[in-house]
Amino acid sequence: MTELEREAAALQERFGQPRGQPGPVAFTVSPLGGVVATLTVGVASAVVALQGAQVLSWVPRQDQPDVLWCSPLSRLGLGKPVRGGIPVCWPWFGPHADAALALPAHGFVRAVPWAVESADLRPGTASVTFAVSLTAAQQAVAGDVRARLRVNLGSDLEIELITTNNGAVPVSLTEALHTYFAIGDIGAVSVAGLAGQTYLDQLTGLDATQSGAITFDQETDRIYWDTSGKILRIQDEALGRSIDIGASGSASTVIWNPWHEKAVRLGDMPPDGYRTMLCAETANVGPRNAVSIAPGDTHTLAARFKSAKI
Ligand code: TA6
Repeated sequence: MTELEREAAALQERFGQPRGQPGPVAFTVSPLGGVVATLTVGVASAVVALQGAQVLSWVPRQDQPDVLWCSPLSRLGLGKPVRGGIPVCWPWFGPHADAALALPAHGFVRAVPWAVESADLRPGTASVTFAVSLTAAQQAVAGDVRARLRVNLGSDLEIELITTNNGAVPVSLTEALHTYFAIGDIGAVSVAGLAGQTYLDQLTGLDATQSGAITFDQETDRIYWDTSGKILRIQDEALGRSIDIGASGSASTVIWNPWHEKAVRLGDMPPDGYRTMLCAETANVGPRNAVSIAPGDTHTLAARFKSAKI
């Protein structure tokens, strides 16, 4: 047995549902080169890598394509996040506020191993919870905080990013579930639900107001402020499906498509990969929507996805 196979077998023995044999919660070695948990409920399935507690796949019904986009150029175990699925940006979103620290974009935890904390089954739902702690050096930057990520698969998919402040002083953090959705074609998709919202255009540095649904004909990188309670709908005419995105504990929404030139620069995305993906991210982005957590308190950022034929 390889080291990864031993790790998967040990997790299957301890957390597999039912214990020790493939079932609604199974741990295996992914072809991408890392251990993953596969949740199966009826005709739905989801795959989550222990690396980054990154959801890599969600198929709500076997007659539907994967709702999540993953680059065919990505692999696990390379010390960087898979380009796709749902990377966990925590305990900050984007570049760190103090550039002098030369810290990685999108926080400390996207590409590190998370521990499996629990797995459980309820009628119609399979769940798995992962946890990650910071090193002392990382805590000196971000505070004495700990994150858990809970994946709940039922007829929908729900992701909860749970932060606990174990320190003696309040902490301020920013965060995102940086979800890459698979779409038929970027030229035949729209995102409704943010009309009238103010956003920061990251490409120009200017604020603007959204008029109607969002459509795409160039690189798009926008942070929509104060979006609590908004429900987004990705209308995918090419695939003939809609994806509804609900959230709680989230005050920001990020919409991103790299378009061709940036897709090439990224290096872990096919040059035409931008045509079949779209990021709609459930977030709390600073400074306007940063989250403050009192000592001993917990904050949960949650996203809930529902896919339907149109
Ligand atoms: O969420 C949008 C964004 O902040 C973009 O500016 C772009 O950098 C994207 O995230 C991807 O970041 P990554 O570090 O994964 O290449």
